[in-house]
Amino acid sequence: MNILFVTSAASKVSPFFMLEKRPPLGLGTLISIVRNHGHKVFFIDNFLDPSGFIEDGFIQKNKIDFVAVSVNTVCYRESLKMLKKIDKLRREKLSKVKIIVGGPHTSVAPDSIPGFVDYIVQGEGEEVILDIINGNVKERMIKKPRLKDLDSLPFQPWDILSKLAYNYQAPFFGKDTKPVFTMNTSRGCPLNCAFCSVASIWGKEYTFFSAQRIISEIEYLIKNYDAKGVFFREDNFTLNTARTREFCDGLIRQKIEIPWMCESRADDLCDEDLVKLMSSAGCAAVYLGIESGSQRILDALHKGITIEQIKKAIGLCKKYDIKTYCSLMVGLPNETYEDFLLTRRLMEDLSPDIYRFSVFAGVPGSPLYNSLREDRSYEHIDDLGILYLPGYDVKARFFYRINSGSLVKYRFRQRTDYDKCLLRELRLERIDKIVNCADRIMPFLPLFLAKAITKIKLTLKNILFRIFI
Ligand code: B12
Repeated sequence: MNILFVTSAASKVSPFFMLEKRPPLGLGTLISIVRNHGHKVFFIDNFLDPSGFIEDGFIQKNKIDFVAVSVNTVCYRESLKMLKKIDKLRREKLSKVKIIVGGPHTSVAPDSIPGFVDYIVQGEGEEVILDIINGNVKERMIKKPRLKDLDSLPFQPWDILSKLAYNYQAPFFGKDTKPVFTMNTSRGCPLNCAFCSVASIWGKEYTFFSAQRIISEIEYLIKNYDAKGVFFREDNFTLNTARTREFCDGLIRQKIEIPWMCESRADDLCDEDLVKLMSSAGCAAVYLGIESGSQRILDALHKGITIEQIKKAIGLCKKYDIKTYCSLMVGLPNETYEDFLLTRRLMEDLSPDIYRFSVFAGVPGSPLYNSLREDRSYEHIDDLGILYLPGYDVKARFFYRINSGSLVKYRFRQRTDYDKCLLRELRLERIDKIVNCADRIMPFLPLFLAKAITKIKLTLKNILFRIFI
């Protein structure tokens, strides 16, 4: 059989960052499985590089039997256009191709998938893809139990992926350190962060590659593709600390010297021995989901970490020369200006190597999303079901301009009055400047007066923030 795997192009305007182009590793595993079973595979990554493959007659020319489309919510507008065009080919009797759809969007919004799609796969695709191709599946909507043994999965089809123009570099590794390969070694999350939709896509069960399985693929990448670094691009690489230790010990024992970085949490990195071991094993940087410097907000988000843990983790990383990237959120429900100031102050005090703010926009599936939708306490909901809270626009302009110097994340909203938005942004800056004037006289005041002024200052900012923004 001839199987075409495709991703969707990015939406032209989106509240999310769309410029990081990395290999789609979920689709990659499916490609390896299908190819290993003797089928001919084709792969077009429209997210990397939008193509006119349907208009160009790719499906007819290559006699494609199945087109397997990976969909996520944020790119779903483009997915829908693509699916409709494929179905048009069939209606015009130009092809009899069958359509299979999978990926995170099928779990959070299955009803949005058009009736002409032949198979909708929720969750993991490995167990089901061959059954569909071999004609052994009767249902249209399929969800299999979670895989128990991820080690049995084949390596990524690196021969295909390494030839495409993905970002094969990583922050902190330097421009000359390439290729840096991304890996995904775990699935699901048992934690309860209110803003995260991973549990609704994957469930709470946490499955993972063994340390040795990860090391084998790294060795393969070094040997065959001259890998110069590894970037574990997954929710939380260090969740299973026993595995992290085993992985580090394995790299050291097998004398594999390669820099790597991973996504992690502050609570995992409060163990000095572990941080030291990670550093000795080549960990060059960690990407930390800090979210906020306000304990009140962290608790409201059920993040399960404390400010003390954040301080300790970043301190240990510095001590053992592991670079830190802190990811932060603003624009959360019930957040005050003081919460933002606490976050900024924490970052200034700890000075991680990089910190970035994202303005909260709700993606379907998270507990926070569900409650905001239920209470109708959002300002706007777009055609993809993404929620925006009051003040989103002005915060997006303010924070993204400050942090990235560009407005790449600015969302599309027909109702937006840009002038008004700019005006509010200017007001935000002015409020900040005027109220901060008091800081200049602070050092000359007695402590009790300085404390009182600080309190008044924050209250004033909170009031102005709420009135104007
Ligand atoms: C690494 C990652 C990235 C990387 C790499 C993305 C890539 N090219 O794969 C980068 C940083 C580039 C990225 C970008 C984005 N990401 Co991202 N990303 C992730 C992360 C952390 C891991 C993805 C992964 O490798 N998973 C492991 C593999 C095995 O799973 P998988 O890809 O889902 O594939 C499995 C199944 O879904 C299924 N499947 C997938 N496709 C298909 C197709 C068919 C036909 C079938 C049968 C089955 C099937 O089978 C696969 C194997 O079991 C996930 C969170 C998560 N835990 O999943 C978020 C996540 C997928 N990303 C998300 C989002 C929103 C984005 C962006 C849209 C915006 C952004 N900047 O964050 C862009 C879009 C990029 C794109 N088109 O892929 C959301 C998607 C939410 C949703 N409802 O759709 C997630 C779930 C995070 C979240 N909770 O919000 N991301």
